[in-house]
Amino acid sequence: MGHTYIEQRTDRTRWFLNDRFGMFIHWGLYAIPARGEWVRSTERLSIEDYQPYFDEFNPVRYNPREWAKKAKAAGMKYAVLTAKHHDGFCLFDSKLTDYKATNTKAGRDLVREFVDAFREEGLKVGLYFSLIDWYHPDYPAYGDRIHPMRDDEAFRRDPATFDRYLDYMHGQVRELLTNYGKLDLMWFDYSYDEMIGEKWRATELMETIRSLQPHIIVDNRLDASGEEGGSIYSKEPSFYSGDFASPEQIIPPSGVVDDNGNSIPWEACITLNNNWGYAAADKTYKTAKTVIRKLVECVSKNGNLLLNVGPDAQGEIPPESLRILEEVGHWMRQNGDSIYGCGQAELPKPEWGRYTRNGNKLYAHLFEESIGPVNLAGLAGKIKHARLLADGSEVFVSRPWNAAMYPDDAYFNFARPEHFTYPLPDERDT
Ligand code: JFZ
Repeated sequence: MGHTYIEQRTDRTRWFLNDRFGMFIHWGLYAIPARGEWVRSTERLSIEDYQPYFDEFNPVRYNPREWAKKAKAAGMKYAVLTAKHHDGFCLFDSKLTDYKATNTKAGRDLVREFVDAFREEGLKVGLYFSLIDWYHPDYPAYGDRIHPMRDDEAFRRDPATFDRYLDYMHGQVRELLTNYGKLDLMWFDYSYDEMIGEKWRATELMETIRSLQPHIIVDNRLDASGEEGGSIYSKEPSFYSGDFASPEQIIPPSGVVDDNGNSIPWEACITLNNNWGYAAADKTYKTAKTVIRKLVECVSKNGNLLLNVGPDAQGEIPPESLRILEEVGHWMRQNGDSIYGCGQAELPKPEWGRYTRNGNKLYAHLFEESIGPVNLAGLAGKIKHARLLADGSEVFVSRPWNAAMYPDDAYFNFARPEHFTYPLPDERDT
């Protein structure tokens, strides 16, 4: 490992930048009301109002092995599960609370099964852990005052109670990093207003994390709100600035760079419909084509895509999501070489689509149907040969018909007449 924080970050994130595509899984009690994971807040439900979902929770079809197989078949290389979301309910067997899956009809540690299953399928495993906790009595917004954006005068008067919460929260992180073997990623969520950085005792927390799992990578949200990226963007990132930026429901227009202009590891997290947690009525699913293009867009800007699924109360990924994942997987099996290990091409974005690149291999993703040759601006004389990635077939590369006017351009010729008459090699003139 290198010495500076950024060198160490570069070492830690090597697998992450190679793998490029992961599965986000938002799953918890909120799958029962099925109106998204914020339901307790948006509908101002008290702990008592929410209790029936705890009493009822019984995910009889929970089979993380099946989830892992679907993720793998989609071409995903890692997965991140909500061990605890804002509602405070733990999918894992925390010794520090009774508000956990082991005390429901599920009767077991669902995080353990997730970790084991995904590992066995060869995927890397990560856990999402909410910094915000609407259940814990010492969290500054609780009871019927659960919206964490609200002011809480009592909390401001007595920070000692919040320290008790932090002991609890740190203790749970310690449990997760101690009891589940090697984890690859921690996804904290999230800071807001003055609740940021050292308010979470972030240095202490990061010291614990690094001592328990030196290789784990951590998102930037101990130090970043939704609007502000945190010190990962600055010239001197803090010790708890994290290993990657986490733009949410957006792909940054020109990737993510720090104040020195250097590329920062980043991962866009994106939902398949318009909800993270299961939302029975939300049928606004993206098409597989959109998802594939967004994945290509992320990679073309040196980023990752963490694509979300929200399993239902029984534990099943919605069929609409599975269909999209299957189609994406079909594309990935043929074209994965243009994603894994790839990044930005350092060429201007072509008008017909996007480039990704891995060393001396340039991948041209054509988003538009062409009429005639496809322009490769600036690449005259630079292309040794071209192949269709899906089937390995040859694509002709030629100089433009008006080479005098565009001396630096080359062209892909998909529709040359020879393509249809299969000429002998010596009849070719390119
Ligand atoms: C957070 C969660 O609240 C949400 O439920 C989901 O888990 C998502 C991945 O992460 O979403 C956020 C976080 C921060 C802001 C908005 C949504 N913000 O600061 O505006």
